[in-house]
This record gives sequence, structure tokens and C-alpha cells, in this order.
Amino acid sequence: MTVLEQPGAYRPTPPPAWQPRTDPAPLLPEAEPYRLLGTDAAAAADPDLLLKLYAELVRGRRYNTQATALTRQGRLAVYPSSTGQEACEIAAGLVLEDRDWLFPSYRDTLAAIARGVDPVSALTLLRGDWHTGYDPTQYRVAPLCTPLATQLPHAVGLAHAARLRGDDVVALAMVGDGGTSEGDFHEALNFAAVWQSPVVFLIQNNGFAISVPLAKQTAAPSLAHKGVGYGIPGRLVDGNDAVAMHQVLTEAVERARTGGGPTLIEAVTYRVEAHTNADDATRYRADSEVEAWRAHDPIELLEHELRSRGLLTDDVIRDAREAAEQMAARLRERMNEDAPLEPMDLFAHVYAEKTSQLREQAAQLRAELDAELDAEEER
Ligand SMILES: Cc1ncc(C[n+]2csc(CCOP(=O)(O)OP(=O)(O)O)c2C)c(N)n1
Ligand SMILES: [Mg+2]
Repeated sequence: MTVLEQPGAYRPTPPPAWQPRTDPAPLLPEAEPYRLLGTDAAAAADPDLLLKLYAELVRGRRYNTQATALTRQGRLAVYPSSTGQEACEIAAGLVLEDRDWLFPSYRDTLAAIARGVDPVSALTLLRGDWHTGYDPTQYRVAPLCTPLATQLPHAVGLAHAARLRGDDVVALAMVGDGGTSEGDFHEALNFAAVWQSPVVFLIQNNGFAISVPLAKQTAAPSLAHKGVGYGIPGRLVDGNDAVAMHQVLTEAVERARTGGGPTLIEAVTYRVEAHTNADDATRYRADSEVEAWRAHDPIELLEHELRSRGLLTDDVIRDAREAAEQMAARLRERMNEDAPLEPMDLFAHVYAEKTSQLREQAAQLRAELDAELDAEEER
């Protein structure tokens, strides 16, 4: 007699479902992006915070235009501009404590700078002359990450390790809408939720993954809903509203720090410029769409609030512009210097112990460089 043939009590309904099985309602994001600017609730925002955000947004935009100009002058290989997305960038750079960690993507130079990374060093990677350009452990800013979404499991790993050690550290990881289709995104969210790691995931939904619009990327109700499947609460925010972004990120960081676990934030924004200087955005989107988003500009939104409170004085405008111009001038000056290059550095800081192939290649390069030196000396 097989097991199936053994007589037993008949059960028309299945046994209780395996746990966990929880109510998804508290995890659901808001139906419309959360906003403060342009609403009555903006009146409660701290004036010092508004002024700080304003100065940083102005500086950030100037950084974007200057870095883009440097690509045209051949001083920078590539620059993914975050013009239009500055509110997300600046808020992300400002909400963390010194002991926390930021995990940016290639588009998030402004977040790194707002957190304190030297504006010139932040471009070293994009100039192609050294691996990262700044010391990630000094600023607690991981290298700007080009392979999509790979920074997310790194952030979860760091946050989980900090928690095991009893360190009071939060990791904030940034990713694009396209990056949410990567396996790393799903693995990171799952681990973070199961371990209740102190991580905040910030998706900047700027509508496109290069030329691929969001509708061709996902069929999810919203990207913030993607958290629900893992047990992570989602938040949907107007990514051009610097004050709302600052508030929602601050709440999520606090939640992570106090043991509440991860949060997934979708910031709805728009990439006003092309994907990078190597892209022609007019081939896949209409000017009218860009214009509609330009009319919902993060700097203008904040200016409107500052003006209505009498805070946008001539001095405030002049100081913000002057600081931005000084930063841009320094960037031009430093980026116009040719970086001293050591070709053998190609092999440094990659493996603790070089593989036999790498040793061979290094020896070959060394021999070529020596031969060049000899030839020069003979001349
Ligand atoms: C793993 C991986 N696959 C493909 C690419 C090529 N790639 C670079 S940027 C990009 C689009 C990413 O779009 P999104 O995540 O929305 O970020 P955005 O550029 O809009 O900030 C792609 C496909 C990559 N860098 N890494
Ligand atoms: Mg995108």
C-alpha cells in the first residue's frame, strides 16, 4: 500500500498557509506622489532647511552644466547629467549622519557632493583616469556604480554587517527605474526585508532607461509597489519637490535606524537632459514632454515657496549663485590640468594577489614602458 492509498481524514480545505502571511495594506504606497511644495503643508517646513536646499540645488544645477561643458571640451569622457533630478540628489546627500553610508549610481554625483565629496574627485572615474578618485571610507560614499543595481546588495550587506556588529549605521542606496528590472534589485530587497536591514532604497524614476520608457520596462502598478512583494513598505513621492523628498527620506532613515527595517521610495522625476553626452534624446521623446517637466522644475518650485515667505532676498540669490560660480570655476581649473598618469596603476588595487595572467601582462607593459624610455633617452 502506498502512502497515498492509506486511509486518512478527508480535508476539503487546505491546512493553514505557511507563515509569514501578513496584511499587505500597510505596505502600500500612496496613490499619488506625496508633495509639500505648492500645498498648505509647506508652511510647516523649517526656513533654514529651505534655504540650505535652495543653495545646494543651485550649486547642483551649476555643477551639471559645468560637467556637461567639460565633456564637450574633451576634458571628461562622459557625464550622466542629473538636471531636473537635483531635488532627489540633494535630499539624498543631506539626510544621512556622518556614520551612515551612501551607495550612489553613475548619475548620482550630486548626492555624493552634497554629502561632502570633493567636486573634482567625484569626476575622476568619469574622466577615466583612476578607479574612484575619492576614498569611499573617508566620506562613507561607495564608488559611483556603473553596473546597474549592483550597489544595492552591497548596501544591504554593509547594513546587515553593521547591525550584526551593533553599529548604529544606515545605508541609503540609489537606483534608476531601469535598474529595478535587474536581478540584483530583487535579491537586495529580499535580503533586506528578511534580515530587516537598516537600508533605504531610493528609486529615481526619471521615465527612461536610456531610450526605453518606463511602460516598456515594467507592468507593476508603480515602482513603489515592488516593495510589497518582499514585505517592504513603499512610498511614492514627487521627486522634484526637495522638501517632500527631504522629509520622506528622513523618515525612512529614522525608521531604518530604530529597527523598523527597509523602505522603498519611488521618486517621480524627469531626466531633462539626454542620458549622457553620448545620447540623442530627441530620437525617442517629444519636446512637449520635456517642456511639461521643465515647468515643474525643482528649483522653481522651491523658489516659489521661498518668495511667498519673503525669504528669497537679493542676498540669498546672489550668495547661492556666487558659491555655484566659484565651484564651477574651480572645477574648470582643476579639470583642465592633465592628470599625472601611471600606466602600471592599471594593475593596482584590483586583486590582493595578482593572477599569473595579470603578472604576465604587467611584466609585458613594464617592458614596453622601459623600452619607450630607453628610446627617448637615445633621442
Ligand atoms: C548590468 C548593466 N546592464 C546594462 C547597462 C547599460 N546601461 C547603462 S545605463 C542604462 C539605463 C539605466 O536606466 P535607469 O536605471 O532608469 O537609470 P537612469 O540612467 O535613468 O538614471 C543601461 C541599460 C549597465 N550599465 N549595467
Ligand atoms: Mg531612468
